[in-house]
Amino acid sequence: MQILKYLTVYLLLTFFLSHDLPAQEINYEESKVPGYVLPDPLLRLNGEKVTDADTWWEKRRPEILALFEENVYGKVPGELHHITFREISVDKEALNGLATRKQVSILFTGKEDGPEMILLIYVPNNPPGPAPAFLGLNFYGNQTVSKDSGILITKSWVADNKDFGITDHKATGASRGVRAGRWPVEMILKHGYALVTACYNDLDPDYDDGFQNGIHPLFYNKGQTKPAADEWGAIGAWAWGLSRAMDYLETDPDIDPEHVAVMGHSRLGKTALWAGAQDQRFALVISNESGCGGAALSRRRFGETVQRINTVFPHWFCANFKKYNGHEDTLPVDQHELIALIAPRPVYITAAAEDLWADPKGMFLAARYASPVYRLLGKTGLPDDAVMKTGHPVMGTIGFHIRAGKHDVTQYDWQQFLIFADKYLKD
Ligand code: GTR
Repeated sequence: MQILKYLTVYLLLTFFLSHDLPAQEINYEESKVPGYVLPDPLLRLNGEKVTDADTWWEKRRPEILALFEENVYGKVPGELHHITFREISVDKEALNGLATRKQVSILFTGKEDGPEMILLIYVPNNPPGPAPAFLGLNFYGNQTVSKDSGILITKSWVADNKDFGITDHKATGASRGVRAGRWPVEMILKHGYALVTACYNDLDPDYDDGFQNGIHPLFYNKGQTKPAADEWGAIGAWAWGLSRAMDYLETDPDIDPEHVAVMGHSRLGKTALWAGAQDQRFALVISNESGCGGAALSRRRFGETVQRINTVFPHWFCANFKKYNGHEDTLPVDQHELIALIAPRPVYITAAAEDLWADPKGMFLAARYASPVYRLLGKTGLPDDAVMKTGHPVMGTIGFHIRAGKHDVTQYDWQQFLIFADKYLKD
């Protein structure tokens, strides 16, 4: 008996010691979601209720935005004054004449040998004229979105991936088109939309190096070696890059800059929301399975938690966000307010039935609790009678779907994005 007791203690100890986060249990049971009270997006910090649009725009919205900057994603510490755009190539007969393919470098210091982000742009040849566009970052380089051999292979650091032939963090021709399933380029073009993409690692390679590479050091003051606790992490830098892509798109006569949708999947879905919240030039926002730190309510602690995300990805958020590890109830914001910052612009949020890690219900509820702000601004938000049902998209000004299957971007997802975009981006 005694032996059994010791053995149990020993086994429990070795289990906990071999796991990074012994104290953090991941919950997948609705009945174990703790009780919580969400901050009211229409209640000012001084306790006053917001009842008109002007007060929202002038007082409450700036307040929420500042809270997200200070506590979650971090502030952008300044501006770069020498950014230039350089056209690298144009092919008017790309994809068998379906599109014009352009590649444009955004030179962050204005120097050819300095840090850059390379945009891959497909514009439909038909109909002619400035096209509405989808803009989204990709994980492994522009060459992964299509087999089109004219696409430059990224020179940026990329995560190793045996299936994509990537070793030593260098992409090669073997990765051409490996993510074509996530980027149905021809379908998008045939619907009359341009597609613009860039590799997120051009902005900040996605690993924790204490912010020594990527764009962060370009903003350091003399003697500064890392962002301050309330300054941006990687998500902030990726979102900033989306805004710089938008700066370029405003100069491109083939693009209609008033009708650009920013989209992203997973960590890049978090990024798309944050970009859309800060930069009102994005006419529509799509967050695909963004989960914790994206569209999911942090206070539910269902699936991935604040503590877990800050531990496994310590470089994604600002250092201040770590204060809320295990203390979600003290967060001055929750993620429904991130969605509310996008109001009255349309936003589409997705989940997948097998992707419990990203808390589908937490995302649906965030969409619901953002809706009072949409209504204040004369829009529907998520329709009142909306229910979360697999395979039944809802498309108010806030749209939502949960589809069958796993964490991914599928043809089904894009079909819904196009229907949603047709509804709101095509006047
Ligand atoms: C996971 C992470 C999620 C999500 C995902 C992704 O490991 O826990 O928050 O961002 O990565 O980006 O693929």
